[in-house]
Amino acid sequence: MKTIVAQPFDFTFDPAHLALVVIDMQRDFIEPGGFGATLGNDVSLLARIVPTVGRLLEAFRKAGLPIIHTRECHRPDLSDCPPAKRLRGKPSMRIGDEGPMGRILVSGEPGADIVPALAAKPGETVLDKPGKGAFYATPLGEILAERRITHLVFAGVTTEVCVQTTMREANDRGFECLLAEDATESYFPEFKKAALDMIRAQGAIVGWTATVAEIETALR
Ligand code: C5J
Repeated sequence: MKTIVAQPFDFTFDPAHLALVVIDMQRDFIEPGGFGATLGNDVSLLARIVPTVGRLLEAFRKAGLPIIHTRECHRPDLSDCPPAKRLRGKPSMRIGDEGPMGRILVSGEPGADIVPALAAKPGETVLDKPGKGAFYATPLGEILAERRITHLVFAGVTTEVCVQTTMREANDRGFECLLAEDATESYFPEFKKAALDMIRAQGAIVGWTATVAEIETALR
């Protein structure tokens, strides 16, 4: 067994049953002209964590542990995009519209790809998801069960939307979940702080948080 120094208390795990889930580190959220920008967000905030997420990926690769990357995107015919998601609000472009990185949040388009610095390596799983949570309408649960994974480390964007939703889904399914504090980001710094506080409150009601440095130390 190994231990990560974490909040609200140490996170103990068997490396044979640990995997990393990197949520939606896609050009559509991180680069100008994508989905995040159409909603009026300052995407430069998210770009800052790319090096830290890269360190976390390297630590898991060196340890030979499973890595799952998710991408929030929809089929080209948008049959998996509920009208409520496409039509809500007044974005500058809607899901499926043609933008500077191809059609917004559509699978196979340049914008839906993971940023080049964090691209998946051979053997790593890349999972497209139509929702905010990575368990909804995907085979994630089956993939983790097949590999006998019980403990998950999470990174990615955005902290209070797809990351927190997926952590809550995982927690309800019985996984022990830890979020890498400096490898996740929000367009709203106050929402990131609140999400981290919520996750670890009440004796880790959703899970744990720890820095990438502490995770690296434990995996070394
Ligand atoms: C959002 C996500 N924020 N990946 N998606 O719409 O968090």
